[in-house]
Amino acid sequence: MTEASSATEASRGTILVVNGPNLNLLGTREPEKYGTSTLADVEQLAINAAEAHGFSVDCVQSNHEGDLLDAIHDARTNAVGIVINAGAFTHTSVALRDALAAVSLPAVEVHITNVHQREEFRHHSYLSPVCSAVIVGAGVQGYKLAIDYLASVL
Ligand code: CA2
Repeated sequence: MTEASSATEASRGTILVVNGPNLNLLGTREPEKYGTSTLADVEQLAINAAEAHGFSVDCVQSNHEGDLLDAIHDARTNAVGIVINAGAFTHTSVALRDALAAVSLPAVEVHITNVHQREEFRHHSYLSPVCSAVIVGAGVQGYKLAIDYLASVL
């Protein structure tokens, strides 16, 4: 690979991948629901998918809403798109919705499980109306699908 082509491949920018509360437990509990992949596996999946399209990835996981808000705010200057699994904050957080709306970047909401097959309180998302796309029930492959989608629109 020449230096010129390498520079071109690196030039598409950074995709922020945000994981919310309890997703640090992936692969350690409830495998029948969330599968056996760890958070590190999911982040590597996202990195590989993004690299295949010439993007880099910043991964953030936090159990604290404020940390997630800060990461989304930072994306204004550091990222070109967002993949977000906000976990349970999906169903509660007007603040995360406002942050996503404020940054005006294409964002994809991902849920590992099909939230519509689960409890009623998981059927509503505060985030979906401000996201370009929503992927539910595809397991951790949903993160790859989200990045493929972002790569197609960016
Ligand atoms: O399906 C999803 O990805 C969810 O965002 C997962 C959240 C849940 O609150 C949403 O309704 C749907 C829960 C994440 C908990 O992750 C765990 C992973 C392994 C073991 C225990 C929890």
